[in-house]
Amino acid sequence: MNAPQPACNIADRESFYKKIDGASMTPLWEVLHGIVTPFPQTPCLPHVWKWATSYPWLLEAGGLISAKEAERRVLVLENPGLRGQTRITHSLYAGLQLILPGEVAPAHRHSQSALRFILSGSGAYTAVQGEKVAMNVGDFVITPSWTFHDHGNPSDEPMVWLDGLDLAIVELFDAQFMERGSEDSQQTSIEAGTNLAVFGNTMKPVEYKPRSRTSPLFWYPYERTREALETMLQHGTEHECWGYKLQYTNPVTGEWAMPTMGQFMQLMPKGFKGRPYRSTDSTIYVVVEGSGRCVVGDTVLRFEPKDVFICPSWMPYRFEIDAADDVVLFSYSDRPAQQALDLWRDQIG
Ligand code: GTQ
Repeated sequence: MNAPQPACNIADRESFYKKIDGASMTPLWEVLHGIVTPFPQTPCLPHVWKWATSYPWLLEAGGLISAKEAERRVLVLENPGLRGQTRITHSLYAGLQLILPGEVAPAHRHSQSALRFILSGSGAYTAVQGEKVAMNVGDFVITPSWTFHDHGNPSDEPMVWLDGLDLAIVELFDAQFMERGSEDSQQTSIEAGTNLAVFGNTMKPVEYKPRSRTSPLFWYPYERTREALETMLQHGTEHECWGYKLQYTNPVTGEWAMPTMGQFMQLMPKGFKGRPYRSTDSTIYVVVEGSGRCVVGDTVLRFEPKDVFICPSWMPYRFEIDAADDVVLFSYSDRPAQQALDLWRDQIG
């Protein structure tokens, strides 16, 4: 049986759309092919932010506003395809935070989870739930959701780190909460380094009961990560796309260190030429050591130490490492969130 075919009367359709629009309704067929697509259609663009440009601007911002007045003195890295949306990928945020000697970024807590990746300086600290961690270049530090944190710099040099937050994910679910601390700086009662001693040695306190999915270890010093990668380089098997790559874990569960954001550190030896790879998690890369090129689709991103660059969802990308030095890259993405929802895919070649 053939169903009757309505004639295509554009004027009738337009006036119908107008009528239902007044009651907050809209025809799916006008938008369907834009939202249910054969492949990811990300607005996120491949891009590199050069340290040589951003560091002088951070110092300039330091002369314009204090960390206390700003609450967080941060230059946001906004994806060129997502301007005005305070995000570096469709789901994640990145910013470069400056703390000058003697400054304090006051205590607060929020439902967004945050990571810090230290880029320059040493001796500044972050205090998470009463424990101070001194931060050094290459360290990865976690601020779990809804934990009080403040930052301070008692050293005599400026300190810069990258903040990574799951702001857009929390916003998608309308689950944002924030509260200021009663004091700018938390009283710290626990000796610095206790957290690493207790959770960073493949053991845990016998009475430990997890309170959240976030790793109870919140400081992953670069020294240990670098040593692990060096050992892999000497004795491991090189992957054709990413060389030697480790993912940070919650040591108690072996799962991701944070529920919404996953973090990685990889080493690619000098002269390495990787095969193309793509995945659905748009990834933020931070250059720790060495230099080279990341070719994303038709875009060539030249990178040097402390640069930040983006590989958007499902665009094939490959690495070409300079002949002089091995490259070490830190990266983070929303992979744990995608995997929890059975959405993550990847492909080699
Ligand atoms: O350190 O808590 O870059 O709340 C943006 C929002 C840092 C922080 C940012 C924040 C923080």
